[in-house]
Amino acid sequence: MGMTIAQKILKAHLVDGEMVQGQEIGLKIDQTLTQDATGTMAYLQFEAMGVDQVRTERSVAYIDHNTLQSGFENADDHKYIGSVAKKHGIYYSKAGNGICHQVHLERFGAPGKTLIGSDSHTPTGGGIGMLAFGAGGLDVAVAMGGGAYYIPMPKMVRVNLTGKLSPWVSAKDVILDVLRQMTVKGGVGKIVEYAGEGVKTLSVPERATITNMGAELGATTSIFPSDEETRKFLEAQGRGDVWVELSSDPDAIYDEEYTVDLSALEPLAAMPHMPDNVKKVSEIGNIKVSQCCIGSCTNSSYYDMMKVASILRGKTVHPDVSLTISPGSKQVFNMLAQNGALADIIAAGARILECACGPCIGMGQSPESGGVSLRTFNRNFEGRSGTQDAQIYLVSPEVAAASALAGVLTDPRTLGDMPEIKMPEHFVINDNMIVKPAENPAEVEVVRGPNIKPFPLGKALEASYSGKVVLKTGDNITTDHILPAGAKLLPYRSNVPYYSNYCFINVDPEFPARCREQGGGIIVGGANYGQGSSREHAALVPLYLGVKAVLCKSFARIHKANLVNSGILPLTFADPTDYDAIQLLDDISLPNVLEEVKNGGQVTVVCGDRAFKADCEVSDRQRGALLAGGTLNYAKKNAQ
Ligand code: MIC
Ligand code: SF4
Repeated sequence: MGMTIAQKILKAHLVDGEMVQGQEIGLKIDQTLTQDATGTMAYLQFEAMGVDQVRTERSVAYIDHNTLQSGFENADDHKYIGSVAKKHGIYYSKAGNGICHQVHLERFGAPGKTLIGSDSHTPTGGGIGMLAFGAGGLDVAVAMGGGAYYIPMPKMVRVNLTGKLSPWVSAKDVILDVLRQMTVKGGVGKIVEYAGEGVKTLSVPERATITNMGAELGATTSIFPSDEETRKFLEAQGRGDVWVELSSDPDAIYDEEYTVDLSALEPLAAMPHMPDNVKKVSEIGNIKVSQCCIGSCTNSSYYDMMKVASILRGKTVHPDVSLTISPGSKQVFNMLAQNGALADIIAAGARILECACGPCIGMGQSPESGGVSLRTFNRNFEGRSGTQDAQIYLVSPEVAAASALAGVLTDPRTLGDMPEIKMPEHFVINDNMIVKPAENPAEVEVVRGPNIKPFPLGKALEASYSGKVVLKTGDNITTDHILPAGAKLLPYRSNVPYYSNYCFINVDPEFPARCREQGGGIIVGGANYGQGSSREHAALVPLYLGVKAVLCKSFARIHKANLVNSGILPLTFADPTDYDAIQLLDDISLPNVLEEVKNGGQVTVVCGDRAFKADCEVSDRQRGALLAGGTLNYAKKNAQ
């Protein structure tokens, strides 16, 4: 039987289990990446494992999220990560060198290899035919130590691309259309592969925009074939030697198929407050905008920035609009400076920000109250921008730049002829912001500033549990709801006790106090609980607050894995209508939980005077972790 691209890479990296849909498989990981907001935790966990040098082919630590340094906290984290990297064989990309996914694509990624990163948009690497997964920090730490990365064997989805994009329509519109078709839950447990005649019409940066936002589908990952375009891109990066050709077999079997007719697409926008709330720009109409932000790991390539520069050339940003530009990497920034495009952007009146995540994660540039902000980013969750009532629309760079000039949401097709942007034959290569690991690791001292606090560890599961329902949420709760980021809170990623004061703060400000009062409890959620980021703080902080289980209709993949790693029980209603009868502060108990989890059966839940069943769908390995109170405890127990 023929194989899909993903199946071929999975097979070549399989170290545990069988490739049977739904069953857990263990994969050898070739490369890892971390960013600083999840990195400190990942490296603390790596240190706790006691491995001397990383056992991957390449591991890279990026500083790109927390670059404001409004106090000592971020700088402490950078220093810690830099020193750990140096000591343990990890490359270190300094603050200012760019966003992890953009830099990794440019300088390290390789087709056919596996990559896991402590960031949900790691699937950006799928743009060059890499099998790249977002994961919790602990999973990345394990992979750095040479351990396998475990996922349930995903279903295969094929997205057929036909035709060719019309002028002013771009890769962002492709993925927005896929989101419209599949929704933010549609990709859970699936790998999305792009195929068809349309593939060869898309450059690598365009493909990377599409695989990047596959994270918003909830997909395990997304991938493009590795073809001539991929080869050209890697050669232009001076890395042609890592190219291999990759395509699916003609008789490969997919579980689901979708089609996007590139020729029929129009400029699209995801309306507030979900990435799948997609409409045509022409239908939304010319609403007034006050801010346009261009950048993020989705749309900050040289190709995107050149398009923007050519739209802005000789024009002026509308007086009522603030336009920010964050080039994705130092390479992109440098090339814009060298070829004069940066001068066009500056002359038009844009605000140039650092090569970092910046406004995408609320690190500055929060819009004004009720403001409309068009962003080329990937998430428009309520409040993520730092302004609770701001209206965030996700759009292509073309739409953002055209709208910044007009002051209203603008369909760029009204601008006339589209400038033609050619991919460079050679990118400017200068890796002087990437620090290599030490030649004498023994001499490197790891620096731990006062912001770096130990992480909490779970406790072994007891025979029974009883407590209160400490929160009841609706569907599609994001990790931004569970633990907001942004300029005020991101500095405390290494300080779980402090961060815990902000858990669910925008959903129910009483939550942390309630947990302290009740000594923890159980969270009840709806469908797709924990979608969005990979931040394991969304599990570690509830663990710190005493949360023992999350009982919901369904989970997002990475968050579920993070809950298990922390020793929090991920339970789903066997009958989703049981959700309706539960109220906040109800007494809730799991009278026979130890036996039931141990035996792999359903878990009995008693809430008030009702008893019902919940599923605890985990692998045997995860079951071991839950019984031990988390993956680290489990690993220690097994090592004894
Ligand atoms: C995000 O886009 O939400 C982040 C910030 O990059 C997160 C990681 C984090 O919370 O540190 C992600 O996507 O995983
Ligand atoms: Fe950074 Fe935004 Fe990308 Fe997350 S989505 S890695 S915050 S640019």
